[in-house]
Amino acid sequence: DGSELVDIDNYIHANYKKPNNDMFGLAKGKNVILISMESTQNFVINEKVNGQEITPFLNDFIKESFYFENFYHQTGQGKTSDSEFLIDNSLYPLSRGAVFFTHSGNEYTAAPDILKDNGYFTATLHANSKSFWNRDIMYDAFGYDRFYSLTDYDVTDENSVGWGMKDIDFFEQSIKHLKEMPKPFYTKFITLTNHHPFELGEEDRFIEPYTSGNKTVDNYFPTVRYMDEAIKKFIERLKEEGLYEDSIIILYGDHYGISQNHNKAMSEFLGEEVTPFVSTQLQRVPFIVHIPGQEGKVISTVAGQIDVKPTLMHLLGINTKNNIDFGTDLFSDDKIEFTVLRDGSFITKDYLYTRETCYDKKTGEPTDSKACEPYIEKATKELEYSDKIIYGDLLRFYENDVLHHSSSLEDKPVIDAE
Ligand code: GP9
Ligand code: MN
Repeated sequence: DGSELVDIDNYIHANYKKPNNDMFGLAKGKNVILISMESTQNFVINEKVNGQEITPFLNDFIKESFYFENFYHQTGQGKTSDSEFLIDNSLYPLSRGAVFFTHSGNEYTAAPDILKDNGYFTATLHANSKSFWNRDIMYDAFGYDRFYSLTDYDVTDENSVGWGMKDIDFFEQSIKHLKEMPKPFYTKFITLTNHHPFELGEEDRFIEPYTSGNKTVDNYFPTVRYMDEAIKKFIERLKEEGLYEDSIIILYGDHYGISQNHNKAMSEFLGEEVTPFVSTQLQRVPFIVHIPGQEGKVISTVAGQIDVKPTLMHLLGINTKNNIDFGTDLFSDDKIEFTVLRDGSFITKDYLYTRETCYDKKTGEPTDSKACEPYIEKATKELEYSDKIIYGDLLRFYENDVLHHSSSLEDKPVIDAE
């Protein structure tokens, strides 16, 4: 039976934060365009290399968007697929392996499933073979209507580099797919060019590499810059096709691009030693929400990929009160600043905890562990509860209620968790 779900259900509902009235339904009925920015870390935003902007387009775009500057990726070994898992489910991925491979047979109450019930057509677009990361199987479990994969694109030697199709060509060829989709749609575009080892032809270099002598770090910047250009062109095309004004556009970095193996070159670029504190802060990725007609705003709230689903649902005017979401709506006035990374590190408004050390965010120096103690148990509990759901396939006891009888559950009694 589903008795194991009771404690978890109570915990989740005790942590539920009601939406901000001004934001709830602000993007109701709009198309949703999610863009997964491969390996894009937040430190490139508003930053230069060799005197040139790394992300000139994004730097402009955030001026007319909600830009979250303290947003962390929470992925593990499943990399891109883990980020997709977090964003569509508001559940944590696993500490080992990729949940896309290990638990694709589970029941989920994923965003596509919920949005389909609300009249949306749902699709993922990614010019790679459909079975990579077991996506074809997992997307079915999430309820996607359509996966535009390798065979839906004209991929040639000329329009490929590194891992496959170049982002500019990918977006250009995706326009025709978007045009043929029923509206409103929920779509996820997964970019690829800014993938390790960051290969790029001369003709696609808008800026020169960095000069640390570390190939990975040096070549990262031109491929980030290329992706920035690809997104710029895509947005222009959306405007030309009349899709821009009817769409909410959400950009997020999927996970880090520069691993800790490159701390030396990174410290040269950053001008500071990459301590465990700095390394954890480097796990911030851009999170940008563009809603037509809204002015830009920089938001400093501590947040993570786990928060995307409830945030998006509320913007679309969809109630999440009965969902098993581990994240919270980032626009909620009651949102608690607390984000747990998959390795158990966590970040609060004032403190950062990693490798059993509590850091003061203002100084970046270790501080009295008492400051972090109140959160240690909560961090463990979050990850454990989420793991339990996945290992026990517990949403199979829940799915039908959330998806088809949510109105009758409106007044479901909620038992206090603590
Ligand atoms: C592959 C792409 C990259 O399809 O999503 O995957 P990653 O190695 O970043 O997980
Ligand atoms: Mn990736």
